[in-house]
Amino acid sequence: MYSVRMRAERSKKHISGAERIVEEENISAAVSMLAERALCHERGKPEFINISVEALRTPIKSVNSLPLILTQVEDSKEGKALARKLLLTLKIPLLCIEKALALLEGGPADGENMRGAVIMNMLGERLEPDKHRGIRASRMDISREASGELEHTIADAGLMSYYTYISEALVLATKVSSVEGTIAELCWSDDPSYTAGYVASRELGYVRIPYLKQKGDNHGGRVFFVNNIDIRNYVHEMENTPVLVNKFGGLKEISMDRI
Ligand code: PML
Repeated sequence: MYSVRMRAERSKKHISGAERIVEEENISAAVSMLAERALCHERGKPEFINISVEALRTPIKSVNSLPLILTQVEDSKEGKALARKLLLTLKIPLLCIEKALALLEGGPADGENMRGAVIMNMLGERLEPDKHRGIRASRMDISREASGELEHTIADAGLMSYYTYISEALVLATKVSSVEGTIAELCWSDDPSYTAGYVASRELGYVRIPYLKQKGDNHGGRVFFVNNIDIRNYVHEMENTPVLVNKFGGLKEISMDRI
């Protein structure tokens, strides 16, 4: 199997990134699909596109996706209040939650978005070695069968126009939560027109929140909340261990009494 990865930049700023894990005969289709993605992004035309193809030498970890939980909120104020409650339920200290929200609101890389994620420990300290790049969960994909199951669920929920966003974010959140030491992830999109985000964890699943920012806001990103990690091993696994989601974990509800 091969990992095919794309990233696009303009004026040294990240515009988009996406990736697949494919058999040899599907490499050229994946390369052309990713080139197309890079060229048609709402954040603008890239000046630099990098597409890499790499044979995977380590065994691929096969996993079930986190269950998907859909929530309704009126606006980003309500969305953030819900995110706070979920993270508190997961025992993330309030100080860390507020710091993470402020970082994503203002741009964690000196006011700019990061290509990767912030890693934050339970003292609110940032552990990612490069505070501009962050760390990027990478080498992951979803099988055709799992993607079919997810598609049915998303179509039934009337969210089909967001399929690519949801599927890619669910795969990424599944990989992140599978790495030892991750307690939770907070994310919202940096695409100005896309207001949704999520709080993901092994304990509660992928809780999708339709509004975590206002339309037109181009700030966003990811924070991985961690406890007791060896940073080098953590980053290595996040960036290198290939993960394939082979089964969709289903649509679940969480009891709001718990949060
Ligand atoms: C992104 O890829 O821009 C992050 C999207 C996060 C939300 C995805 C969803 O709609 O569930």
